[in-house]
Amino acid sequence: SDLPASGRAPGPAVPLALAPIRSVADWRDAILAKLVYALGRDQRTASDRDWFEALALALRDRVVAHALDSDNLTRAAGHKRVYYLSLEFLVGRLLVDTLTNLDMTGLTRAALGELGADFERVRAAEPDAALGNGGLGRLAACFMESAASLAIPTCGYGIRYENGLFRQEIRNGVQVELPEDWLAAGNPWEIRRPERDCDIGFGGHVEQVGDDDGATRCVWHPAELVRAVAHDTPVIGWRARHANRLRLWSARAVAPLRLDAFNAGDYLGAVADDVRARSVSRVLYPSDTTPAGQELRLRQEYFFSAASLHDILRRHLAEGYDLSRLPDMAAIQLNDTHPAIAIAEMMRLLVDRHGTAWNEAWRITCGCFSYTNHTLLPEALETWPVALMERLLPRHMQIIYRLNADHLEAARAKGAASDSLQASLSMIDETQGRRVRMGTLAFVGSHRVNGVSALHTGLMRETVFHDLHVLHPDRITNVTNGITFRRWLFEANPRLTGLLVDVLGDAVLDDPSVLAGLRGLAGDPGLRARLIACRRANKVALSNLVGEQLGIGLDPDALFDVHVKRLHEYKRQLLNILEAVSLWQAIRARPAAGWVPRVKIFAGKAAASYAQARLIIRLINDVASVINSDPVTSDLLKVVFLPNFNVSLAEIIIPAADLSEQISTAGMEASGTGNMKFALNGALTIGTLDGANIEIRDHVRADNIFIFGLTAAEVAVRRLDGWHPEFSIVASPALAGAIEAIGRGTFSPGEDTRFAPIVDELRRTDRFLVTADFDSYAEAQRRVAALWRDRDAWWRAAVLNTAGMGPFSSDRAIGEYAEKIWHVTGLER
Ligand code: AZC
Repeated sequence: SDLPASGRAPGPAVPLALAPIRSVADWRDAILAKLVYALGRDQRTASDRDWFEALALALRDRVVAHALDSDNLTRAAGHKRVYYLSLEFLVGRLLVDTLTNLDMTGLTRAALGELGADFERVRAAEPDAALGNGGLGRLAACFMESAASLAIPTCGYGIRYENGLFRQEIRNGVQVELPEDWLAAGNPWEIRRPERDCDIGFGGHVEQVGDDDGATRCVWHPAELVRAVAHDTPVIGWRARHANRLRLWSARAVAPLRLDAFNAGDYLGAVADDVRARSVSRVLYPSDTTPAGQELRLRQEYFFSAASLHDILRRHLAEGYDLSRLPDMAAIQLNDTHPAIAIAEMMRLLVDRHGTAWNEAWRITCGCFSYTNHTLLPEALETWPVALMERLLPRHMQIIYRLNADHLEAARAKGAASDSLQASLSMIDETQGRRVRMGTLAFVGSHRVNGVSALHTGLMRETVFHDLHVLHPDRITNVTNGITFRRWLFEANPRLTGLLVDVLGDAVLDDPSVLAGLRGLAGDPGLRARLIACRRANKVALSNLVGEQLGIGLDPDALFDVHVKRLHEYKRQLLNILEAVSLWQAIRARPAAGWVPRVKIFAGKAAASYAQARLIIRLINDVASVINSDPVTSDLLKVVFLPNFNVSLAEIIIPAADLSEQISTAGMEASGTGNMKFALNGALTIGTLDGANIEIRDHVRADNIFIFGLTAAEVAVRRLDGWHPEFSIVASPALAGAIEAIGRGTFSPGEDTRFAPIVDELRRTDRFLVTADFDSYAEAQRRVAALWRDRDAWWRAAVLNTAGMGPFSSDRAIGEYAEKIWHVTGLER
């Protein structure tokens, strides 16, 4: 990026003297050179991992050349940049992504072949970068790829977690969390940028040094400094049009070793500061069930937000611009509230460090920032205890008080003067101890706030942000999520992609709207036969994986019914497994009734501290072991739980799915993006009218999706009108039978109370309305089976799903952000 420290503009860019790759031999030699000269390995003994590393290094040279070039152009054009601040980037593997976008896959297969290495094994040697939980993190990764593909100069900022999200194993049905060690063998994609390191303060005290238009100028003297260490990963766009970078910070002590202590024999004490500092970039979402865990999370959030803002301001000033022009040059997107503290940090930097007047600093701040909300779940809306903030970030707390006073005063002037309105609008929640509402800070400090699907954005206006919305009626806007088709179609499903190119032409690779052309072919028997062959091959591949990992044999001609995502009660994996139990009971009662053979596939991680979600994992696994060993049903029903769901596993599962489970309690899933990945690959959705399911239905048309259950509005009514789950259970013998079997210990022989917390929740409160939706869900599953029997109708619907998914490309989503929120365009060449 970035200018020399002198701030001088560089002369004309030096031509990047990389030999062009003209042949397989050129590329083979480039890879071999990395193996030998960068890694010091011998070709004859090199492992798959060695070849992966050599190949990645050779590719990185190419990508870095693009990134420098893109940067030079951006700077020379005085073009605005986007900064995407996110606690999560669920990148997955980068090898095939990079090869695809550089159009070097074929060449690489051939070159590796000449070197005696196997492409598929080399590709599998890359660890997944598991720097995220689920939807929010994968969205950030899709957005980085789309921004590069649209040539929008963008830098992603996040944390380089040494151990990422935990690795999940299932032992005796129970989730076990182990540290992820994706960096253990090094990371060939990243480039260390020591000249960008900076020190981030915590704690200490604030000294008042001056006064400026009512805002007190201060100097913060932190008690502790943690060094933010910069690592860049280049991100190349489709057809190598442009490259951006992802800058991830890791933490270490400013003085990593206390030599005096070491020499005195205190080896642990000598490195204690460093261990403490490094804990900041150790793991994603440390448990916040203890005060120490809570503090660590706030430290993580401030650490990466502050390092990123420091970097943004440094670049802006080094390029010779005045701070007043920051909103013209920098759009800063907050991916959820995790980086919301950046708003207070920006004010601190402008006012305390650069002497900007308070109101002008506020104009600059609001002009730069915008905020995406990803959930309305109350427990996920972040608040921090005031006492913790005062201790860890004393100057920021002062700034927040001042911002809050201004904000409440402005609200009063607009008529929002009542105590209850002022309390609801305040950045400080006084109802459960005093806590800072990060969502309110993010809302007030942003010029745009967006939801991630039409329904979710509407609910934001009506519920959590209602009062703020009345105050700022133009601020909330919708940008429905999207997914990058490069990864989720071209790379994950090359068979289908090849077919689409045959049928629709090359244009489908560049313009997702071309997919709509499939509609006219939905009844074409030739296309159908090829689609069926392609799905079957994908199902064989998944069956092989299940066979290897779990020793369970699957019939690739069965209906693959797939539910993969984070484990959460609102996502209702429990509804699905209850239906599986009831289906099993029905098959046992009438084995010869002409059942459609089904495989129920689950995968997903539960937060380590989320007991009920962990118990649901156990239930799924225990149900699986009983059902899978039942000789009566074994040709008709199988249940599979694949451990350690991550991006790479998703790339294998999704193209093999016939049915996509998107069955959240309506009103609770903000958007979903898995729903889009499945439908794009031609799976039919069974789902509630929630999140982006509604827009998917509109685009694939209601006949080609199985909608069931209460709507968001009906859910809201149910919660008020005194409905009790017993009403639903009594009315549904199938549901009652399934719950009873679980309660009786059918799936936990010798321990019939194992699932008591689940059974009790279902019978007593059922906060996620599993029982209320059960019959409607089971009925929708019968419609699924009926359609599956009608092969023509099923595959027609499958074609119409893929045909309708053009609008769900993340290129469309990023285009909307660029236009409506960031006010930026793609870079012209
Ligand atoms: C998820 C939402 O649950 C999901 O519906 C949405 O598609 C995704 O974000 C991307 O917008 N949220 C999260 O992953 N995490 C949090 C804290 O909301």
